[in-house]
Amino acid sequence: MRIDLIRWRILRMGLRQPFTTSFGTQTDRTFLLVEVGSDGTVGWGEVTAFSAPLYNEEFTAGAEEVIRGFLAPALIGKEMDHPSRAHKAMAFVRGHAMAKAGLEGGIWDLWSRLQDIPLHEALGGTHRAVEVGVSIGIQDSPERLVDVVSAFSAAGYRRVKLKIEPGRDFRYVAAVRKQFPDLPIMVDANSAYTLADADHLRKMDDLGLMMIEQPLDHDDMVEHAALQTRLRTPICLDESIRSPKAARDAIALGACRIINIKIGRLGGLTPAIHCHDICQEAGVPVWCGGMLESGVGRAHNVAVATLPNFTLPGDTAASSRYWDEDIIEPEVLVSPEGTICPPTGPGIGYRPLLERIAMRTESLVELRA
Ligand code: OSB
Ligand code: MG
Repeated sequence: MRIDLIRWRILRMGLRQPFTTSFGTQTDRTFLLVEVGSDGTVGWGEVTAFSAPLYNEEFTAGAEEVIRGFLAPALIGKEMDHPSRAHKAMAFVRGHAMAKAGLEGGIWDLWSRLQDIPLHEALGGTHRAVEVGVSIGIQDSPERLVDVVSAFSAAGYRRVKLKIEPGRDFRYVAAVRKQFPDLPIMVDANSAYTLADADHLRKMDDLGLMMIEQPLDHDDMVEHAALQTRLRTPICLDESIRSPKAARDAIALGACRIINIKIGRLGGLTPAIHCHDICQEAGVPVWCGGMLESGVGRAHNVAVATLPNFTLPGDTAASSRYWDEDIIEPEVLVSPEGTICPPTGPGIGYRPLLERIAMRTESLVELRA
């Protein structure tokens, strides 16, 4: 296939509820949606960077600038026999993983549509149902958190992930554990602690958690390895795993026992699969993280989560957990058993709703070969 169209736009969508992590509160989502075309067929991708560089250094306006100036020109007019070519063609740009992943995702969708196969099949997926958990933002009180957990647990989610930060951690999680003795619970600190907090974090060992995600610095490995020797609870790395090689290093160092795979943070589906394979070989389970994606990014997450070593429930919650109206049809649904069935149609298998997308578009740029 020859890439003859690249179109990107900035969208803004209001979240149903504000989402609070240790690095801030989000009330809406501004992101880039990408279309990549060949001979009249179009594939869709999403750039998962937030509007501000708080999760990693990327942000929506910066990602757009990198796409406009460097990445789109490197792809337009190019012949590609396989989507992994796109990853290679963009490798000359250092970093900017999420900008690359949005374009590469569009190319994977396009390619699988042209092959007339579902994206999950193109990726080598094997699971016929994807297990789903839900990530719950920091709440104002332990009582409020228990209420929110009750609702999601009743809806079928297989595990809950509770965001924590110093001052809103042990007491909050303990309240949930007391109410739900058997519920799979994990916590995510988004780098809010230091190694000096090791004794404090060790109290979490009494709560029977599946894992603690990214307790220390966003770019750290060595201190996570030191912390893991002092915790029974498995550490899961998110922010620190920016490449397949980083996953290899983290495992070699003993910095984690579980890895969160995010397509955007890793720079695309090609490196995400590579990271999955490294973890599988090392016997390290993975699960699919989320970045409050619209339906387009969510569809990519569902597809990658069908790979065999995704053995833990991911953060790929239903569309309705985030949006009053998603921009795809059908929206992503979670069964009462807490699973998502990957769609059977070609490509991402969900139809982008052009009118809804147009209504929420703030700007649009198009490049043709
Ligand atoms: O650390 O996984 C994270 C949301 C924003 C930024 C970082 C993270 C998250 C989530 C939400 O946990 C995952 C989701 O539901 O999409
Ligand atoms: Mg995380």
